[in-house]
Amino acid sequence: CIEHPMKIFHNPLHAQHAGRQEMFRGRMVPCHEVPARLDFVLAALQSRPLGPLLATAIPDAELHAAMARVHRAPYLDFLARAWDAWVAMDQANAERDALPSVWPLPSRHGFRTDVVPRNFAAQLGLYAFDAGTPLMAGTWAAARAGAGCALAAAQDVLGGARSAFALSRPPGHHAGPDYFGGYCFLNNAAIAAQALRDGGHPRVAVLDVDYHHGNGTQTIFYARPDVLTVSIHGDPATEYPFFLGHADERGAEAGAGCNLNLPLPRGTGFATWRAALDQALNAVARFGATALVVPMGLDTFAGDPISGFQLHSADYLAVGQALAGAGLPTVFTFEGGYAVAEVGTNAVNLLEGFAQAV
Ligand code: OKP
Ligand code: ZN
Repeated sequence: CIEHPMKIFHNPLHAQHAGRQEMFRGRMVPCHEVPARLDFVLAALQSRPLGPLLATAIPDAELHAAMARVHRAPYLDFLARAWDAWVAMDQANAERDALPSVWPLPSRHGFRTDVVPRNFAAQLGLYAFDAGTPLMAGTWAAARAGAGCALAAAQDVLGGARSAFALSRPPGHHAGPDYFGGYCFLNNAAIAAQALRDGGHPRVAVLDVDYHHGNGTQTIFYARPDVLTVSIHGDPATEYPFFLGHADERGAEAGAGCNLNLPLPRGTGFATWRAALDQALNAVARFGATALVVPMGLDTFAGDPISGFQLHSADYLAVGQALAGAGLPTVFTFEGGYAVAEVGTNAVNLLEGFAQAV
């Protein structure tokens, strides 16, 4: 039985984002980040309810303001007009998802990123960091509604709830201040963390348990002393997103010491992973966080088709239980997990482990 019901803010528009193919090693392959993922979580919640399932009703202006706290205005404008601009390039594009194929490599070669090119294909490359994140007609609507779920979950926790779950896709933790990639467009976890700060929490921690490093979240808060970002993930030396997530990235300027990366080798099993979680939770406690955001990826599962850790379904109960041990008001967002048929069980195991332990 569940002592403290957890409100679940779900995104009724999520299926409007349904990419067909992503570029992988020189060919187009079917997308892993599919609408069915969320349907399996809803199905698992139906047999094991954790709390009421709610749609959100956040006014547009309020939602936009919350997104603009972590994303740059030109990027949000780009996302809002992207689909129309893509189709305007060539009417035949209406039949294809938008993907970039040219990039400015901003930190190298002296390429200019301060001038937004008029060519929309170039704009895609300016704002995306991979060719695996298709954008389509419904992407903006789905991603915005998802950000609304994260904001609503943060507001629920600000109102005194022990925890809340933003059940939405597309995921968010790879999206940075002004870029998309890794199936992510808006950083739901960062939006929730910032909303918790703005709602009065002096110190917020983000503990990312997805298989992949939360590069977007890390970057958004990298120079911030008021938000601790911690991520347990596959070592970027071999694992996506490759270019961030190393152990020596500790934060910058006023945020020095406020980022902790715990990379683990491909093949890592639960005992080692669980020890890293203890390290992460110790850092959260030392930081003195008053609220917690957990970007909840279930792609640490042994059966995940694109990841390399070896967690089993029952392990997620223990993960949830350990997270509850932090004793903090907690917002969960839904990130990765591509063993589609098992992602519902694994997600609800984690949340149930949390809810039963609080
Ligand atoms: C998003 B999230 C597999 C290539 C991997 C990107 C992975 C994005 C993961 N064919 N491409 O962190 O779960
Ligand atoms: Zn992932």
